Amino acid sequence: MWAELLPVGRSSASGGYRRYAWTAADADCRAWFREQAEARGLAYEVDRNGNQWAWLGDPTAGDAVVTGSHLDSVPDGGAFDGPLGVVSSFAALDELRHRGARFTKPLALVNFGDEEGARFGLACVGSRLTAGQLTREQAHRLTDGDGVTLAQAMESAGHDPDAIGPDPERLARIGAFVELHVEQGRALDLTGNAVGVASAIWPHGRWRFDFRGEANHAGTTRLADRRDPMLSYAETVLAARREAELAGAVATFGKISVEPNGVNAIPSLVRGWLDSRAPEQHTLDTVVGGIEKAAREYADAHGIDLDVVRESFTPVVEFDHALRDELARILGTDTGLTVPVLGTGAGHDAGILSGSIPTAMLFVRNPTGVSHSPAESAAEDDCVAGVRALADVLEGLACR
Ligand code: HGY
Ligand code: MN
Ligand code: MN
Repeated sequence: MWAELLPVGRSSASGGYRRYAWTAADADCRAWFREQAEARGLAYEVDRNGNQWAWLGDPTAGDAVVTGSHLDSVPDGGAFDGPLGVVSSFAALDELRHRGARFTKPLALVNFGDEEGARFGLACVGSRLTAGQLTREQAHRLTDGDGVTLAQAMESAGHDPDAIGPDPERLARIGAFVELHVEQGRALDLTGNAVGVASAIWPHGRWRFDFRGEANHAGTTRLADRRDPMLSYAETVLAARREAELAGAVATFGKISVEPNGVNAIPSLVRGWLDSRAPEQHTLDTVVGGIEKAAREYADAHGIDLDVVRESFTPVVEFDHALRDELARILGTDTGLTVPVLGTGAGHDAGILSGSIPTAMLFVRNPTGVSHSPAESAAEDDCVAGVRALADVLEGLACR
């Protein structure tokens, strides 16, 4: 499976993946998912929101056990963030068939669309729509960097954008969703275990800061006469670091756009996107509030107009305790060891769906902790341990 998937959407320049929602690379990933489903005799379908499903057993029977993740990537993402969960789902099914497992519940494998939000700015669009956390109208208004709307992008990829919306009937058929994911830090590595179970996801969000000044000549405009938005943006980046450090949170300006973007022009607009996350809501509020306050002071000092827009927000997620404990029990019984239960600062479809159905996550060790980078890695033995753990969990949940 990896041999087929690894070349798809890979940049030869960076070695990273550029699999953005509703692009050609995404279509190739989706074709791969469909082939894998059909090769295993699973019933393949695409839901109203463009998420792909592969069913073993009757989808309408209820209490289904579902596993999967996403295949899209951040700009120059690694090979494992998302695909490890999807590949492991198919591999776990193969393993269960090899074991002769007898399923008493329907099992589904899923690829959620547009998890990273790399193209349209909002993460987990497929699962948010399904869970009713994003309306059709809001989704239709999402636009990529070239001015293409999500609706147009869906349509050109052959998906009906008017069909999107909440899917409570589908969610009502699911008894449990388990997402396997490469860990995106080193917490698991530090415990010495290959596989762990998720406890919680930090609250997190994305804010757009628009600093508007005045374009002018870089050579002839006296410093005193400038309204340069880059200065207040730069000071805000430093303030974000300070606020996060003080609070034990994280804050990142990882994306910026500059107009007119000329080397010899003072910018008229600097737009920076802040991603911030913290262990608790009140800490996140303090950090983002502090960054915004500092940004306003800097903007005022330089004669800059500032707009701050919250583009997305995901509250803290506590994974279903009963399901989490069940996973830890199943894996602990198998290995005779205590399975680590870890929190994470990364967002996932399992987090979005946790408001509607019982969800849980398995993490596979990441030896360097690096993720959202071409350098992301996972050892083959650990990936195999992840597949075994997922197979054990699915057997425990769907074959009893
Ligand atoms: O950004 C995130 O946390 C995620 O990987 N979508
Ligand atoms: Mn990611
Ligand atoms: Mn992911």
